[in-house]
Amino acid sequence: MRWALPVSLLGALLFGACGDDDDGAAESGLQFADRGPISGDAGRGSFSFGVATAATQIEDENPDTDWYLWTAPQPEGLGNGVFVGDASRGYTMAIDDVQLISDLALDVYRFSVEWSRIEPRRDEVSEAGLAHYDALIDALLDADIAPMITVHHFSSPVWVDDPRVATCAAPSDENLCGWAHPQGADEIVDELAEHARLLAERYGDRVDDWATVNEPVNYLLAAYGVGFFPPGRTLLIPNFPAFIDTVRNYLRAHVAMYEAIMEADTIDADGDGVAAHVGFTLNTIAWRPSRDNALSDRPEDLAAVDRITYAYHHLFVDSLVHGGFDADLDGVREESHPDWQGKLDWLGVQYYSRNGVSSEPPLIPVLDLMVCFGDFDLGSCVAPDDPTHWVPAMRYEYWEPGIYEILLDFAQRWPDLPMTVTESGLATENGRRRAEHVVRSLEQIHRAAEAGVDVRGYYHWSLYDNFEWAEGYEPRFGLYHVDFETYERTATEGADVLAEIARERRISDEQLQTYGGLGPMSPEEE
Ligand code: IFM
Repeated sequence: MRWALPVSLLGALLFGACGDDDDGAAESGLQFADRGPISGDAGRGSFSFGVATAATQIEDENPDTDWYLWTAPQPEGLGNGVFVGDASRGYTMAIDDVQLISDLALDVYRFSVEWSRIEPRRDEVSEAGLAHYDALIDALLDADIAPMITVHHFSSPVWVDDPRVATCAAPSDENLCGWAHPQGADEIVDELAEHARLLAERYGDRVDDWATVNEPVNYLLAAYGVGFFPPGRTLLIPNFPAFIDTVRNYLRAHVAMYEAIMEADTIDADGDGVAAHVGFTLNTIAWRPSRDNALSDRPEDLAAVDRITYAYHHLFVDSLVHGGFDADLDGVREESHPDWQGKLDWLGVQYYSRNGVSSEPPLIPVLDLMVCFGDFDLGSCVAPDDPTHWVPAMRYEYWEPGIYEILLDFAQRWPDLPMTVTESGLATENGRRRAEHVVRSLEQIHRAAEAGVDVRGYYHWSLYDNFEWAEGYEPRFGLYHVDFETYERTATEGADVLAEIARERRISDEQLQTYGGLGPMSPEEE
């Protein structure tokens, strides 16, 4: 690692394990740096604490999203999964909820703007929708919380790809036929870029941090690969080339949004000298070779890990760093896209689990492997019977060192790319377990920073319990518990501990002893 020694020293200075306070008395615990810009040299060595949500998962009163139609009971909707309904009432309670973030002493709030609220019908812009997010942004700034906007987080207006239409022949204003349709996708790329431009024009005087898309691989797999998310397309196995088209089209959309935001957001809201920092957020997993629900050392399983790491972690970012696309996933970018190159100021890293991979039985085309994904597990999960780290509501394993390992891998592969952990969370009903998750994740991120990785923040997922997509309301990710009868929000032990850490910019020795380390976590039920 060419940067390892000097940057390690810088990291140790900014993220020391101990130091002296103003009186010269020795301080203990793990120190975090002050907040700063998410990209650019000025932000190097800074660290921001934040929290993240997404519009569909928290907002009430929105029948115009594909998710509402997808989950609403028949005959009005399609009746898939649990009805999103009023989610956590995060639309009508948005301004009051800012106090919750303020009570956590956080620097940043990452939220998404619901596209269908701004453009419920194609080219029909809702002033009421725009004004809602104006008010939210103003309230955040009044509380000294920097807003970060995610433009596209798993949900679209129905007119982008109507889930009621199984085969969409030709795009129209009512139905653009989705990301796999050759002409429709071109129009969606343009529409999404126009939407991003509108947001940047409207909010750019107060917002500098932009994430174009959230977890592209997960989104496309769920919505276009296996059909768990609207519009419910299942291309992965029968038509892999068409699935890869959706990946290429989504990359094009990122680039078009990047350019639109850069052009439209010309005001430096926070005085760091940069008007817009544009990135996207990537889902990551600590992949492990695994067979018969145990770790495996077979070479063919190790090779399967390499293949999935490339497709899942590296493909999307490599395409933007190098300006090319590897459509057949053979490691060679046979398509040249020079206009994509460098269209990434920062990378959001999102980590939740360690998952198993084996070469058999091969299920996923081209990659030729099997992964452990909850109900799709055919014996390749790593530790399903280990209750100390198993997350029952999500059917995966939380493994603390994973985030450290991934940050180091990315820093070596993309040494000039600043990173922020834009999501980290645990589905648990146990507040102590959440506090353990917070402290242990931060310990690993701190370790990476000390090793010289340019990692600039930690945003917990999520502010309060919300709608977990196809999993409904059972998994609870909230720092605040939500009573779904009254919508009352109540701080968990996780919220208390994160607030103390963010306020002090330090994990104390006592917190390390109580919550930290690598051992068994508190049982899910106490
Ligand atoms: O709830 C999701 C979020 O929308 C995207 N990242 C993972 C979270 C937890 O599963």
